Amino acid sequence: PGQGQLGVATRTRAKPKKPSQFKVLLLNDDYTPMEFVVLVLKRFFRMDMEQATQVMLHVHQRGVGVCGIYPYEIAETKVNQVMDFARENQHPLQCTLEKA
Ligand code: TYC
Repeated sequence: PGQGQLGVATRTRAKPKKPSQFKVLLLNDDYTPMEFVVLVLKRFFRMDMEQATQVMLHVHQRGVGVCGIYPYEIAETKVNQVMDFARENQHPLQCTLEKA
């Protein structure tokens, strides 16, 4: 309520929000082997060989692609798992979050 208006309680009642969803994005680079990206998609995003290959090729051709959409904490965990796995294997693969 602005100046001179009567305050009504509606403003203080918390709106029941749906938990916001986040896209997990995979970024293309010139060095990570295609088979490694397919393995990442199978291992962390539970894709089968066909889905994983499609998403990998999409990222390879377009530069970026969506691996999945999850609540924040799960999306964040996926990003960390992918980044740790890529680093352990010395690949420059990048994975990030974006609000859906
Ligand atoms: N561009 C990589 C290559 O030609 C393959 C690749 C695909 C890398 C998807 C990253 O997110 C990626 N070996």
